[in-house]
Amino acid sequence: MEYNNLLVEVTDGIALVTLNRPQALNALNKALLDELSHFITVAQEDKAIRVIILTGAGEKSFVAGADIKEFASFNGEQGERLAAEGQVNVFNKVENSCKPVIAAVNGFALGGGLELSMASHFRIASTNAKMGLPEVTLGLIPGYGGTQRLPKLIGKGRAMQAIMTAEMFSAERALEIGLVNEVVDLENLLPRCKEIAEKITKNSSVAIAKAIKAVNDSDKEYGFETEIKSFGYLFDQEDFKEGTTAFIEKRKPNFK
Ligand code: CO8
Repeated sequence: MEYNNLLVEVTDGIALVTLNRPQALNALNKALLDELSHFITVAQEDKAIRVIILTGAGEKSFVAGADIKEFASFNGEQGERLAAEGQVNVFNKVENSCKPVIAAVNGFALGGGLELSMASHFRIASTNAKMGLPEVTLGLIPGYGGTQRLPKLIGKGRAMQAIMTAEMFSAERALEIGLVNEVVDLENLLPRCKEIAEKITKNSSVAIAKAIKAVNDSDKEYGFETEIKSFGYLFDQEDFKEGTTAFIEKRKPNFK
């Protein structure tokens, strides 16, 4: 698939994916979502990719939401389909990606933009980041998982307030409430995300994939079972032999 709204750059196992519609502050239109869905699917099987970093083009915005102009004339049925397709084809795929996905939040992360960063496995923000769910100002509610993921990340009361008031969190506040893991200057955002990604690439990718699955199941009643089964599965994998042998031989593991 040819990408017209994504820039993809793969270096040393790290895929830097830039959502590239700066003229619309990288708002998520159908074409961009289709491309992102395709990329995430293909990346699962691509051995050259071990970690994915998502960011927005330009210095102002990660993603300023779903493309309002595209859905402004939709009726209820079309709106429901848009939310359902987006959730299944993009947001859930990002969350369940077996390759770690880091959101490098470089400015506005609003509505669907905040939702995309929340579907990612964790978020690093630049000091100019502004994050919020302004959907009620449009007569809507978050439709790409925001009502479900925000309470898990920052607590129900804070999520309720943020959604009802549509207020934006500053980067500093987002850090304080655990919405982002770190805040750095804009110029250091990608270098810092790459530094974290590089650390991840040194570890066992098969173990990391299982860790993602187990952590994602942590709010399910079978979460502990997922952990137990994954733990057992990993004992039969090459990486376990390499990891334990390297420890005993006092050297760094060389995971394939
Ligand atoms: N959709 C479409 N175009 C957008 C969007 C958007 N979400 N955000 C910005 N743009 C466009 C603007 O229209 C403008 O285009 P143009 O130059 O052609 O007029 C261009 O980007 C630059 O934007 P501004 O001139 O507005 O830039 P400012 O710096 O003045 O303001 C803001 C920046 C505050 C981010 C402002 O652009 C804004 O409020 N944007 C909308 C934010 C928003 O409401 N986002 C939520 C959208 S709804 C949503 O995400 C729902 C998700 C769930 C969907 C489920 C299925 C429907």
